[in-house]
Amino acid sequence: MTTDAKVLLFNPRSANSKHRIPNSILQVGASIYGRHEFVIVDGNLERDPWSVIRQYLESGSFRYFACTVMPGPQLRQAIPFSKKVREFFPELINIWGGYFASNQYKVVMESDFVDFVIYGPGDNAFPALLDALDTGAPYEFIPNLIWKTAEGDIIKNTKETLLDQDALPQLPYDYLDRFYPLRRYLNPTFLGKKTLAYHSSMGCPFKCSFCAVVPIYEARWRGKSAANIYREVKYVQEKWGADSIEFHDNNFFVSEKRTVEFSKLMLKENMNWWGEGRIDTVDQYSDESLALMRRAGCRMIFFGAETGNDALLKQMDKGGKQTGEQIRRFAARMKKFDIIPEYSFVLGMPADSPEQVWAQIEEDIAFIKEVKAINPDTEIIIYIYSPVPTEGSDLYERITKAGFSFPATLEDWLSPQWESFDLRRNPLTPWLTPAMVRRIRDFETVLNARFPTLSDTKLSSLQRRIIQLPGRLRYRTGFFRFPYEIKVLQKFWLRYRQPEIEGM
Ligand code: B12
Repeated sequence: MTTDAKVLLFNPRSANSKHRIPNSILQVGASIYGRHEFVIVDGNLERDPWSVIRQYLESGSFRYFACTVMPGPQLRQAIPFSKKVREFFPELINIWGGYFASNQYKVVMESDFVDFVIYGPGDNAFPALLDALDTGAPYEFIPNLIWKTAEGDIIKNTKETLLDQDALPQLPYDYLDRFYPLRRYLNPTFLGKKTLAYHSSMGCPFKCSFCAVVPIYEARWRGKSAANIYREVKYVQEKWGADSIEFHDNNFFVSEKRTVEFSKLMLKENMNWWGEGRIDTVDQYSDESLALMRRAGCRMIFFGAETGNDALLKQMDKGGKQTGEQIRRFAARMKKFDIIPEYSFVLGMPADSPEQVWAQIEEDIAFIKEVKAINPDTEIIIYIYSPVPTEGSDLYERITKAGFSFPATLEDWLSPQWESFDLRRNPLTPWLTPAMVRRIRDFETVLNARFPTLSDTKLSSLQRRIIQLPGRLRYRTGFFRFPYEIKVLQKFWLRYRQPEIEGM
């Protein structure tokens, strides 16, 4: 059935630098392609997205405004634009999906300008909702749907089991290309000149208590087959010249068999690629698999190292297998295979007393320095812990007791403090004092100067050497305070790229 009740799919502006393919909107578009007419507006590629949206909606042929929303900067367009749609086009139905909408659905639904939230995958739920609304059929039982009763009660329907990812419709790259030339999404990274962002699986089989994926997927994971990934990647390579891939999966490396199959297919392609995985999972890979992956173009893998403290790792529910010792050993193992481990750490976790929080921050800094000594190629990403609603976990109980709560209204999320909370830069967590946050940030500044990230392709080797000078001394002595000379160099001369802000 094709209807002409048009849908406007909107991807709000997210990062202020490189543009990546809006996979969320692309996959949601795939789910209704050929069934419902739709247009795409990408806030990353429009100077004034609202005027584009308004023009479309003024045509009078639209019935749905559908917006993907992840936390942070996307809210800056998602909230005011959805509000304006309600104000100027009250007959339209507003539908939100994506990580923010799924995790913070209560404030979203309590606002009076979002009518429905799809939580988790929208591949079945979105077309089913549109079909129901178009025909006046009941929508009250559609899995993954959140809706409001006439009395204003918010109802969260059951969760659908994860779908066979190979059975999903193909991504409509050609259709997206009609709105925004696809080449604009293939940009230089350290992997290549035209990097494709690709997402090959849903969920993650683990239950880390700090992770935003857990409340939605509850330890479930399903991936596309290696052959299917290869086919889609090849299509973009042949048609638009993609020469490298960033895998945006939460956990690309869950299955060694799939990774090996994919690597074999990639051997002749001469494409670099990067993905996210777990240390304990990839550490179980055989030497042959790791060597094959490297030959097939795997240059770097992002790992959540989190901390070197075993008790804390346990509290974070890292699956109970990852240990500080393993993190160190694995950094050395990756060096042998010439695959760069990109380790992310979460600093500033809650503890029983301010002294303990301080002690943990210092322990983490010392641990990071140790890892760098073992394998200096290790890329370090530092986040400050920002809670996510993992209700029921010990960690969530602990932070609630410590006085933490999320904003009470949707618009409160727009305040600058909450935005930096989302960016995991400056959390509003009561157990962290400004001095602690400063210590972490100052260390990060010095670390980035001492070891400038490889992912900043704009830095020349001379620039690298110059920024390393002040970094070297401070790094060795542990004197991180007031690193103004580094900041001035980074800001005005180098325009340094910080993966923790611009990355995922
Ligand atoms: C790509 C990405 C980005 C890109 C966005 C690119 C773009 N085109 O806009 C960039 C790099 C900019 C980015 C930034 C950030 N990101 Co980000 N990002 C991702 C990532 C890796 C992939 C998203 C994606 O494309 N998924 C693929 C699609 C197919 O899956 P999906 O989005 O879940 O979509 C499905 C459903 O959710 C649903 N759906 C989604 N949208 C919609 C809309 C409608 C209308 C409907 C019906 C359904 C629906 O249907 C889809 C198909 O089933 C995710 C992690 C992940 N693997 O998903 C993190 C993730 C979403 N990001 C996250 C965060 C926190 C950020 C940042 C805010 C912070 C940071 N430092 O990383 C920054 C903001 C920085 C900035 N300056 O803007 C978190 C969110 C955590 C949370 N608390 O909810 C995630 C989950 C990573 C993580 N594990 O922590 N990110």
